[in-house]
Amino acid sequence: MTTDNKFAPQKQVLGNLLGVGLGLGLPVLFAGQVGAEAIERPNIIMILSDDHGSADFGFRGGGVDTPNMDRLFFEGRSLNRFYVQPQCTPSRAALMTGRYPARFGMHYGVVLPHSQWGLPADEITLAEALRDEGYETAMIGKWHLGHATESMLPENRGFNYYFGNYLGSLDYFKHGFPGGRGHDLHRNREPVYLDGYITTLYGEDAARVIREHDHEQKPLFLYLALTAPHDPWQAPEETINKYRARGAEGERAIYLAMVEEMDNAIGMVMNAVHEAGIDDNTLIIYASDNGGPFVPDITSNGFLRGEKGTTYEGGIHVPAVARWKGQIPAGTSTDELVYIGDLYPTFLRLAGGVPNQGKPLDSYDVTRTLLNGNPSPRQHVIQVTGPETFWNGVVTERWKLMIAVHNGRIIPDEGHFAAPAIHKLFDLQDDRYEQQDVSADYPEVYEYLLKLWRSVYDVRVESEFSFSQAEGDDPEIWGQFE
Ligand SMILES: [Ca+2]
Repeated sequence: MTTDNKFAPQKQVLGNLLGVGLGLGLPVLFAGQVGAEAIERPNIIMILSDDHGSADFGFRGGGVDTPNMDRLFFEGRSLNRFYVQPQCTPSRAALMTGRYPARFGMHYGVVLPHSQWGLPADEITLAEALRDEGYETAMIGKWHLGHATESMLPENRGFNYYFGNYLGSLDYFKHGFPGGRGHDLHRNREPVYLDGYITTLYGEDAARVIREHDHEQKPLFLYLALTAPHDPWQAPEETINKYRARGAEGERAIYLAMVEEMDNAIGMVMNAVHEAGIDDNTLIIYASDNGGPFVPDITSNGFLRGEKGTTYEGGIHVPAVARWKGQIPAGTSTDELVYIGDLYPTFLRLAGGVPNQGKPLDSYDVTRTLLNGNPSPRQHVIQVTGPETFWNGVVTERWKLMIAVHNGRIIPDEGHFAAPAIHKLFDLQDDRYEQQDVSADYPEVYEYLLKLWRSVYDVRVESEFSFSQAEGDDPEIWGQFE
C-alpha cells in the first residue's frame, strides 16, 4: 500500500474528519498493494465456529480443555480486534461476499427453515472467486445462506465439494433440523445418513479432504463451518461427565463438552495439515461467527459486554487467529481492526487475484496485518443489523457508536421497533465495557460516526426476514427439488 493511498491507515477519527472526510464511509475498492508477491499461493483453511463465547478457551481460563485451539493461537497471530456481524447468516454473508450484508438484504435476522430468501445470485462468492483463480474449493458444515432453491445451495455457489447442513442449526446426533424437523445432512446434493456426533464427522471429513487433496496440482480452499457450539446442547455423554465431575452444572457442562469436541475436530484438521506436509504452505484462520448467545451461565464473553444479536462488543468482537508457519511469527498478536469481510480480498490477494465482484467491496486486503502485524487499512466497521431502532453502530479503534432500541437484550417482538432508538458514544480506550455515554463530550465524533453509519444504513436493501418463516410444512429432507 502506498503512503499516498487515501485509504492509508490514519488512526484517529478526528484525523479522518480533517484529512479524509466521509469518503471512508462509502463503498471502497480493493485497497492497495501488498508485499506478498514472492509468496507461493497458500492453501487456505477457514474455520468458523458458531456462537463460541470469547472466554471459552483453555488458554483464556474458560475451564474447558482446548489444547488444539490453544496451540493454534500460540503458533499464530491472535487477531485481538476481529469483528463480525452479530448473527449467523449476516456474518457468513459478509465472509462470502466481502460486502456489508445490508447491501443485499442479509443484515437483519437469519435464514429460517421456511425463508424463501438467500444469498443473491449476482453476488460472486469467495468460493467462486477462488475457484476462478485455480483453487480447489471444498466446504464442510453449516451453510445458512439460503436453501429455498437449488441455486442457493453451496454446491451451486462455488464449492466443488460440499458435506454439511444447509439450515442454521442441526441435531448433533440425528442430523436433522432440531425438533425432528427434516433431515439436513448432505454430500454433493445427496442426503447422507451416518452414525456419529456431527462435530466429529465434520472434523474427520475435513481431515480426509486435506489428506486426499493433490497438493501438487492446485491449492486448496477449505471452509469448515462447524455448527459447534451452537445449540441444541448435545455432546457425547462421557465428555459431558468429565465437566460435571469438575463442577460444571446443567447445560454449561454440555456446552463445555461441545467446545472440547470442537477443539478435537480442529485438532484433526491441524494434524492432517501437518501429516500432508503443508504446514508451511497453509494459512489457517479460526474465528467465531458471532459472540456467545444470551444464555446465562452457559457461554461466556469474558470482559466484553453483551451477547450474540447485539452490537455490544460481546456480540460482534470475537476470538480469531491466523496461523501460517514460516510466514506469520508464532505467538504474536495484533490489535488492528479486521472485519470478517476483509478475508475476501485478503484470500483473493493471496491467491494471486483481485476481487472482481463488479461491485464495490466494503472490505480491505489485510494480508500485511495478518503476516506482519502492520497497521490495518480498515478504520471502522459499520454495523447495520436491522431497523434503526434495532442494534446498529460503528466501531473504530477508539470509539463506538451504539444505536439500539434499549439498553438491554433483544426481545423477539417486532412491536418494540416502535420505541425510539438510544444513541450512545463509548470511548473504548477508557471504557471497554461500554457503560459511559460520552456523546455530549465529543459531539463532532458522534456526528461523524453517525454519518458513517448512515452511509450504509440509508442505502440498505431491506431484509425479507420475518419470524413467521420459522414455521411451515417441513419436508422429510431439506434441500430436495424436482
Ligand atoms: Ca452463530
